[in-house]
Amino acid sequence: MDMAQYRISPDGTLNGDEPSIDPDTLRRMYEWMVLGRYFDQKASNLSTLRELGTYTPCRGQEGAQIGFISPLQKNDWFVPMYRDSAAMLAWGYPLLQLLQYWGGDERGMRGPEDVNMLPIAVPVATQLPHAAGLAVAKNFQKESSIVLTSTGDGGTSKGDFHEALNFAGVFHLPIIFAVENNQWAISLKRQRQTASKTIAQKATAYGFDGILVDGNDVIACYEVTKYAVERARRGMGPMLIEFYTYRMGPHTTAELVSNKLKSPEELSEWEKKDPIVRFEKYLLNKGIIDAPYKQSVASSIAAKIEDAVRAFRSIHPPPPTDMFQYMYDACSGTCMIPQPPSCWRRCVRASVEPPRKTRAPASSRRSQAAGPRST
Ligand SMILES: Cc1ncc(C[n+]2csc(CCOP(=O)(O)OP(=O)(O)O)c2C)c(N)n1
Ligand SMILES: [Mg+2]
Repeated sequence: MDMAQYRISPDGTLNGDEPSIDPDTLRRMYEWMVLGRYFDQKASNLSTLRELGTYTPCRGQEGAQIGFISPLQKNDWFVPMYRDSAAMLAWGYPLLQLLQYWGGDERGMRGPEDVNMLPIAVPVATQLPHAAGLAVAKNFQKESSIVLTSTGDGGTSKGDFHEALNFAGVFHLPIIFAVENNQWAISLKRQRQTASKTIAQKATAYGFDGILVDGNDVIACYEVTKYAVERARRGMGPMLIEFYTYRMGPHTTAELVSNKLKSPEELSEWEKKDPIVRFEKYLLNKGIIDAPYKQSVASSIAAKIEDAVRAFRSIHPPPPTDMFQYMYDACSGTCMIPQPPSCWRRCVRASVEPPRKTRAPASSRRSQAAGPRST
């Protein structure tokens, strides 16, 4: 467990037997990694131009993300962290909606019905107990689907991490905890995050297994996750996988100092382990892809992203009243105001206005309380 397992060396040569992954799947995984990388660059640029708000780049983590998302089946559930653009897109989340979300338009997180994904939870690690809850539901429903949830190395210091893993262990849940250990939590180095030798070993305390895998080696990530997925599907309980990877970009586009804390040596060391370059070398060596294919993937993905950006720019902003639409599932029926929009206006005013110092005469209080009905 001390050494991260890997399959492809940084020079693209394979360690061990050929993977039992068919060439079409390998090409699809490559395309998803490139899609993640291109989207990341575009979203970062749009954020700099203030067309998007803050964005959390995933450059460098595409091997881990495509490795853990690819073995899932359509009826499984993905509960992501905020830095999972590559995984979300591969999972089928629409480009346009991801742009909307990072553009501050909450409609972006109301995903398609047939994409089993919970919305992004920005409060660190809070998605983990949600995911454990979802896995309880899967157990109750006696479904064969499983849940995969992700967090960062920093997230493992949260109480939510402990609660979710403890719960998953006790109830033997069909869940996989994918920890994207990218060596930093904003400005805090992994060494200061925990005194544990590995993050994977933390699983032992909760009564299940943890695996440490080279997160920049997409084939190793795929194989390890597939193993965990199949076990969970057979009712063999949870697993923790530590993906040992690196955040090549800044923590967010709202600040650029986080990367200034990294030494040039550290950056260039990890640059050499770029998961896309590494996978590409392997695929080229094996003749699974060639230069024209690479070119056509790049241009078709770039065109797809440009189409999504055009659609994003032409979308009408949501009406300001929208923020109240999803506040309550339905009217409780206990208030006296019959119809929106007067309904929400009154409710909101009642909840935000400070109490008045002077009391109005009784006759006027009666007419206010009755609201529109009195008119
Ligand atoms: C509960 C909570 N506390 C603090 C923050 C601020 N914050 C955002 S990201 C982050 C670091 C998370 O690091 P890690 O889990 O390693 O994920 P990474 O960003 O490196 O992918 C912090 C402290 C937050 N979003 N939520
Ligand atoms: Mg981190």
